[in-house]
Amino acid sequence: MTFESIIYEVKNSLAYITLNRPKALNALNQQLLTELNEAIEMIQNDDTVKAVIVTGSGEKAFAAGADITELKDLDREAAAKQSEFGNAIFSKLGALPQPVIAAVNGFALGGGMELALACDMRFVSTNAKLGLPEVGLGIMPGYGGTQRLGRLIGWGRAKQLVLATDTIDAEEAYRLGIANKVVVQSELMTEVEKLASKIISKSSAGVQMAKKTMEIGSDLTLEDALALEAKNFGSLFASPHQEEGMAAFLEKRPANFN
Ligand code: CO8
Repeated sequence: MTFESIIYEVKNSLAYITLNRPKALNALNQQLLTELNEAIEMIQNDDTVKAVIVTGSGEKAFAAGADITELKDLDREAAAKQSEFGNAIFSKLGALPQPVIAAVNGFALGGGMELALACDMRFVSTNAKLGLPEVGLGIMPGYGGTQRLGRLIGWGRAKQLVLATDTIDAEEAYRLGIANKVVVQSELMTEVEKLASKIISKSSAGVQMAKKTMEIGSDLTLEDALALEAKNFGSLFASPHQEEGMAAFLEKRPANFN
């Protein structure tokens, strides 16, 4: 598959999706979103991929938002459809069984921040700026920003970012719990790869079930979520990974889940 607006690579069990429109600060246009969707579907069908890294090409931006040149003439119906289209892709990314890490290497604004929010974890470079400027453009966030941010950091702070369109730096993103870690840009990919490698050295069955349980459970009542946890916990037992993980502990050796 040849892509033009993203770069897709698989190396050492890691899939890399690099948004690749650096001249437009990796703004998310229709072609880029379509290619992103195709890459996600390739990952869904590739069980050699153990974790996914999403980043932007160039040193300036992760993504500076949806492509405003494409948005400006949409009518109401087309805009709602576009929001549904993007939301479906971002949700599919977040729902991948593998962990998905955003390496936020610069501006993550509007749809760019919303894409980072759809990932499981975010490492952010010191030069990054994050924000949801949409209400300043006479619209509102439409790729998940009105929903995922409040669930992540609480509604008061999310409302401030959305309604006042505060742009925040990496340290503030860390303080608010949006960024898992702040790293200088030259070290960003190495640090993200270290995290991914650590995760993929664990039991993939455990990692994927824990991710799925957190993902689904966060939208349930606590009671239903705990019932789901018990069911999914049970499903990991009497399995090769559980047997190896526990045997390795008792035999005082590292587990080998391959
Ligand atoms: N869309 C299209 N082009 C863009 C975008 C964008 N979002 N962002 C940057 N570009 C382009 C610029 O137009 C410019 O192109 P050119 O060189 O041809 O003039 C090039 O990228 C470089 O940008 P700048 O010259 O502006 O670079 P600066 O360093 O001066 O500024 C900024 C960097 C501050 C990031 C600035 O580019 C900016 O403010 N960009 C727009 C940020 C923004 O408002 N993003 C939100 C967009 S709306 C959105 O994301 C909605 C998501 C929900 C959609 C729901 C479905 C309908």
